[in-house]
Amino acid sequence: MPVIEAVPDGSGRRVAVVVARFNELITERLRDGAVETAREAGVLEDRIDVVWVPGAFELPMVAKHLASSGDYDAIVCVGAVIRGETPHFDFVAGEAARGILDAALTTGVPVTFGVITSDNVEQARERAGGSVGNKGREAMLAALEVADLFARLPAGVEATA
Ligand code: INI
Repeated sequence: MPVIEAVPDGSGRRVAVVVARFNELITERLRDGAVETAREAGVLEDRIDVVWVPGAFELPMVAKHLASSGDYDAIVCVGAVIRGETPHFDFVAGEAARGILDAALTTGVPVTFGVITSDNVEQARERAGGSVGNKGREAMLAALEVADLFARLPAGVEATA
């Protein structure tokens, strides 16, 4: 029985980290987690691009633009949507999630979700390098693993539009 399992190998790969500026004290930690993880996985320094956007709502449109360029093997989106700060939490968080998946499905490039959705700032800090890990790191590991998986699998038609 063939079992195909990939590893988060960054050698020879180019990645982008798209970072939402909203809640910047949190999101810069997510960026750091993503960038450090890319370095550890073997991505060369000049092949890690960091792109800032205003808020989580803008992550999908910029991620899709980058993915469509054909220049990147993997894209990581990081942001922090905090329920206490906005009555439209569900719209921002939900559309960010839906749009990020859409960017991946329509381009065939792994685009992963490093967006914290939390009830308060304390919970967000815990997920940005605190006691519950770093969502930026997790999202980079996932992106690199799927990039490696696509390289191992038979050629497919990942993009749907
Ligand atoms: N953007 C975030 O990334 N996090 C938030 O918690 C947030 N809140 O609270 O509203 C937020 N809003 C801005 C939004 O992402 C867009 O930038 C804005 O609506 C313009 O499109």
